[in-house]
Amino acid sequence: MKNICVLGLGYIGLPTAAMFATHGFKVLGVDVKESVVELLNNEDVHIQEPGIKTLAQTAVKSSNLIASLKPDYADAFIIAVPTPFTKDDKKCDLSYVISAAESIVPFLQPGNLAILESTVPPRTTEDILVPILERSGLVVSRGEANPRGSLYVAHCPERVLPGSILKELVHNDRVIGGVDRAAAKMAKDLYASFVEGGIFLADTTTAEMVKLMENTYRDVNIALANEFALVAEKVRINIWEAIELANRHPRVNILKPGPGVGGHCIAVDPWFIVQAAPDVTPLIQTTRQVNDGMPNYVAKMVKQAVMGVKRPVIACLGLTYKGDVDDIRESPAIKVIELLRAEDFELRAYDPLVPLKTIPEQVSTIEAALSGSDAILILTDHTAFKKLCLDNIHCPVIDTRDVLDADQRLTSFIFFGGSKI
Ligand code: SAJ
Repeated sequence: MKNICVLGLGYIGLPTAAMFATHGFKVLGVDVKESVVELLNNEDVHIQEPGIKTLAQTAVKSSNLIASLKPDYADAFIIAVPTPFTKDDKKCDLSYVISAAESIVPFLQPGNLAILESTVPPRTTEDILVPILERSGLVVSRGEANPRGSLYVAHCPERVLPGSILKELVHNDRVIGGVDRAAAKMAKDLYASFVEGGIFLADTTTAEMVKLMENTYRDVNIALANEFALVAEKVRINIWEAIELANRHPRVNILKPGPGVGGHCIAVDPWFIVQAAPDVTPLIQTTRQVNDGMPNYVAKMVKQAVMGVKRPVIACLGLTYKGDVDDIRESPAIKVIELLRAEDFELRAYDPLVPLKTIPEQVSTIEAALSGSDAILILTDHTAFKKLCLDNIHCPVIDTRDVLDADQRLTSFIFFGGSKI
């Protein structure tokens, strides 16, 4: 395999394309957005992620990575497009996967490998992707069950953590589900060009479920931590201290409570399991409710903290869905701010990683946010906020992310979890 066509140049497709291109492959990166294509061909990138700009520049400079609006013939095709969910009925929107798959049909040739990296509900590869690709006239290889097959199809879900994508792309283990063993092995050989973690083979539906199970596992465990935080308020303890102490147990690792679960993965993927089996997933559905309820809880805390103050000024620190990324998709911080917007408050939002005017309440410096505030609300655990000095702050501080260190916790007035000192 020499030529790879990567469909989708987002947080997964772009790093993957650049990685292959810097490991000896000729890569055509395809995106429907003209600005993304133009930027990349000019050696620039549209996403913020440590190391991605340098890697993409190296790839483009070497001429091994070219961006385009249209796919072309290749040995392998990798589909890495978004799979959002429909807000009303919480079902996976496969339209980007379908149109990416349809776009490569005219270019498929015998011996080609097509890999789906996007996170999808179980059975999508078999029931949706394979029939589209077979419109090319080629038959998908199914080992001995179908010796005429000459198109190889696999699902290799991405598992990288935003903020550490390039590192995890190389070092994480990968799970590859093949429609048959030959497809899985071909995909393994391809990824082995840069993956240093283990590569494990399975069938496509198992690989789809593995990816969803990973993110659902995290969602459920965050919900448990969030529920503990709600209980902490009732029994008046400091939730952060209690979790630290519980985690001294050798087999306990409680995650961090917070203002909710954001991002385009963990807040979304559990619904893909629910979609496949709604009758037997009460735990997953409740988990989603618990985590989605957290912004409301935080907004309620803020209202309590400034009760009696006329048109209080609230400093809201952090807008992204988690620390040290620039991504505001499904961000609980934004949801909290939307809830507070309905009140008679003056909101001053500050996030060093989010361009100004993304939301109307943004100010350009932390000083502008903090000055004269009646409450400080920490919504994202950016490293920059860890240095926050509260010495001259005399208003309630609601630290929803445990950003403040233990000493400062003693001087901050309201703990997330509700207990007061
Ligand atoms: N969060 C908490 N408490 C915690 C941990 C996280 O409230 O203890 C919140 C975060 O603040 C954020 C959300 O959960 O709002 C999700 O953040 P995350 O860091 O847990 O995960 P993502 O969405 O950035 O990336 C996840 C990863 N999955 C797992 O760790 C199982 C990543 O490996 C996946 O590749 C990625 O989803 C994806 O693309 O699916």
